[in-house]
Amino acid sequence: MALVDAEREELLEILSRDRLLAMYEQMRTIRVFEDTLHTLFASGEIPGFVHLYAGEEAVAVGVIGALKPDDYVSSTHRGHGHCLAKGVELNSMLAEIYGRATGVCKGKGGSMHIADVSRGMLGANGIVGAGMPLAAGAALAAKLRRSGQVSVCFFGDGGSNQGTLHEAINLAAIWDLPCLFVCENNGYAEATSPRYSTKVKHIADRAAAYNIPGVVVDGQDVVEVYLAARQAVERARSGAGPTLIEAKTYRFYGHFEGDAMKYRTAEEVGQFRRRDPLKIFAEEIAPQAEISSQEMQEIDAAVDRQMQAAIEFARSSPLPSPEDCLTDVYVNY
Ligand SMILES: Cc1ncc(C[n+]2csc(CCOP(=O)(O)OP(=O)(O)O)c2C)c(N)n1
Repeated sequence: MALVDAEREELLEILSRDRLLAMYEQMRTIRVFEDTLHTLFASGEIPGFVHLYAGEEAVAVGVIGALKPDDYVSSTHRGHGHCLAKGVELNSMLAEIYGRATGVCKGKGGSMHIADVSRGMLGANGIVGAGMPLAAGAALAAKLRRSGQVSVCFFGDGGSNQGTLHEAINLAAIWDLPCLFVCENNGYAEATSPRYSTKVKHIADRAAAYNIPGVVVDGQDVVEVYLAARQAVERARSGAGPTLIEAKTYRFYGHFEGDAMKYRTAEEVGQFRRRDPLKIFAEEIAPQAEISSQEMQEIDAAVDRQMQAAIEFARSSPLPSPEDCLTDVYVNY
């Protein structure tokens, strides 16, 4: 890890203890959210399809930690972590996944379609490759408005082979849009390894084709992700254009809940569980910032309490009424 060798003072100059603790809290919230959904889905309580993000927390938290609240994010089918890191409220997110009227999209979107434009979350997205043009469009609008906002899209190694990425990244490059393209390479697109689907060694190598920076980071280390994102955000805000960041990461659960996972071994999952972003924070980052295990345990307990309250909120919330089925379906321009 790049920062192991750095002096504690240097780390704290860039990220205060409070910022680091907030990052830990966000990663822990995402983990507890995903682990809880894993259990609730198995018990039959959650409708629809669920794709869990556990294991990839440092990417969402590191990248979104480098943004301002009014910057934009577009997400994927594996979007819970991005939404939570962007500030979508916990209770209304869980209620959305339960399909309840109190959900952030009134229960009509579910896990794969959580959007909260008031917080710059342009939406999770069930269509692989659909989020990149959305982010490029938001970046173009920000540039034309001269608002200083930056836009980020997250996508997987599978999504990086969609034509939409290449169209979006090409336009963002020629127009110097304030955009970050963040590939979360978690080793598989459903069951397919990029070794089979992608000729380049690193997906970030493709940046060369657009004459923009391409950066590979350890996606399990929240500080390393944050530092790369911070640099890319500064470049974007200065008008110098987009960056392609590839975060090497791993998902702890299957592609979707219920996946038999025949394409990978328990040893492989175990090996990556040892590179858990929360463990790396506790063992490597916290000591450098003199964050104690007691401080982290207090955060853990608070997150557990918030999660229990969110479950109670979602369970006790009403379903949308039948009359609501046809509201919010069409938009007039
Ligand atoms: C346009 C489109 N093609 C195929 C699918 C089916 N599908 C859903 S997720 C997925 C794999 C995506 O892999 P990746 O982009 O690497 O993201 P990850 O699941 O690894 O986070 C596929 C093929 C889809 N939803 N949309």
